[in-house]
Amino acid sequence: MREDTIVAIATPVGTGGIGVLRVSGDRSEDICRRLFKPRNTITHLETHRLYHGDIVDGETGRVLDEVLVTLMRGPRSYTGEDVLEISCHGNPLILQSVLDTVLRAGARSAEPGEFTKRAFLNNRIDLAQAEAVADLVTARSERGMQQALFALKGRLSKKIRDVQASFADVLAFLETSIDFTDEDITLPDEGHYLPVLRDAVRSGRNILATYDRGALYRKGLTAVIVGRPNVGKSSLLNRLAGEKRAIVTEIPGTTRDLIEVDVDVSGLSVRFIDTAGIRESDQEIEREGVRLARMRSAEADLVIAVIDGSEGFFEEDRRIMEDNRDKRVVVAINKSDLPQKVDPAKLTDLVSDEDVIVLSAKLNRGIDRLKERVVAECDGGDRNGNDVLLTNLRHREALREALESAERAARSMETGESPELPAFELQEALRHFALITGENAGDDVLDQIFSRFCIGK
Ligand SMILES: Nc1nc2c(ncn2[C@@H]2O[C@H](COP(=O)(O)OP(=O)(O)OP(=O)(O)O)[C@@H](O)[C@H]2O)c(=O)[nH]1
Ligand SMILES: [Mg+2]
Repeated sequence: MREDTIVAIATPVGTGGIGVLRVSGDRSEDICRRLFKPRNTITHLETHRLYHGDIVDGETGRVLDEVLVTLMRGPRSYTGEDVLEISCHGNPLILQSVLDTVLRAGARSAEPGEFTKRAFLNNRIDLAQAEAVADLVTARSERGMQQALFALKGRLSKKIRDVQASFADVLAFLETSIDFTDEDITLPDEGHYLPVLRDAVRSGRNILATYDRGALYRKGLTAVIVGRPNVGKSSLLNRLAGEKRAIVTEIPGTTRDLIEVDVDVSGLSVRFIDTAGIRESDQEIEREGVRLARMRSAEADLVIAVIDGSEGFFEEDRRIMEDNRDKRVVVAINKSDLPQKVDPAKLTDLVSDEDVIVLSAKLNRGIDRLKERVVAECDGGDRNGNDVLLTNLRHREALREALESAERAARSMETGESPELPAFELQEALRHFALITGENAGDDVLDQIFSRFCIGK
C-alpha cells in the first residue's frame, strides 16, 4: 500500500442531488471512525455496507452534513486499498467543509487520476484499462462510450494479449534452440512456429487496422458547412443543432465567426461548424471570416457544401467544391421549398449521387437524410457497434512497433538465420507490448497518462 491516504470530491463542481467524496489509503477506516457518527450504534464497521449518519467537524464536533458512508476494505475496492465513500448533499459548500475536515484528519488532496493510478499500481487493472476509465468519463458519443467500456472490461487487452502470447511461445522455442544447439536433443520443429508467428502478426495487423474507426468513435467527426453567402448555411446549422445557434438574416455576409455545435448522430459525435459565406470582399471583417472558413474546412473530416437550389449552381459553388477535392464532400441543395434551378443529376461529376441531398432548412425537410449521409461509411458495416477497436494513439504506436519487430523475426526465421536474431526481435516486440498494458511503463509515461484524468477519478 502507498503510505499516504488521499481524498477528493468525485462529483462535478456545482449543485446537485448528492455529492460524493472519495478517500483511499490506510487511514480511511480511522478517518471514518473519527468523523462519522452513525445513526445507530455500530460495534463492527462492516466492509461494503452503507451506513447512515452524520459527518462532524473533527475538531469542534459540529455536524457538517447528514450522509451515507461506505467503507470498502482493500483489496476488494477500486484502488485495491481501503476506500471510504461519503455521499453528502450536493452543495459545494458542504462538500468543501467535509473535504477540509478529512484533510485535517490526515488525508491529502488527490492528484488528477490518482485513484485510478493506485488501482493500476496495485494491479487491479492494467494500463489500457486505466486509460479506458478516462475515456469512459470523457466520451462524447455513444459509440465512443461503448469502446471505452469494452477496453475497461479488458476486451481490447485480451485481443492484444492473445497476439502477445503467441509471440512469447515462439520466443520460448527460439530460446530453447539457442540454449541447446550443441546438445544432442530433438527440438520441436521450426516449421510449426513460423506459421504461428505469421498468424499472430496477421491478427495484430487486423487490430491495428481498426484504429482509424476507433479514433473517429472516440474523438468524433467534424463537418464544416461552406458555401456562397446567403445560401442558408446558418439556417441549416440551426436545424442540425435543433436550436437557434447562429444568426440568420436575408443580408449576404451575415456570419463572420465560426459557430460550432456538437450533435449526436447515430451514436457518433459530430461537430458541425457554420462559416462565413465565401466571396471576395473589401470588408476587413468579412475577409477574415472567409479566411477562417477556408482554414477550418481544410482541417475538417468532411465538408457540407451548401447550394441555393432556387438561384442556381454558379462558378463560385464549383470552385468551393473543387477547393475541397481531397475531402469527403456532401452537397446540400437548400431552399427546395422554392422553384428549383439546380438539377441534382448535373452535380454527379463532382460527387456521387448519394452525396447530393436536396433539403429545405426553412421547412426542416431533408435534414435527417443529410445527418445520416454525414456518418454513413463511418461504422465500417458494424451497425450495432460490437467490434472492439483500437482507439488510443499510444496503443497504436506500441502495437505498430511490436508488429514490425515480429515481421523482421518472421523473415529471419524464414531465411533460416541463427535463432539469436529472431529471438532479439521478438524480445523487442514483447517490450513494446508491455507498454500497452503498462508492465514496464516508466513514471513519465504514467504521469502523462494520469494527468489527463479528472480529480477524484
Ligand atoms: N425559402 C427558403 N429560404 C431559406 C432557406 N434557408 C435559408 N433561407 C433564407 O435565406 C437567407 C439566408 O439564410 P442564412 O442561413 O443566413 O444564410 P447563410 O448562408 O448563413 O448566409 P451568410 O452567413 O451571409 O453567408 C435568410 O433570409 C433565410 O431565411 C430555405 O430552406 N428556404
Ligand atoms: Mg450565415
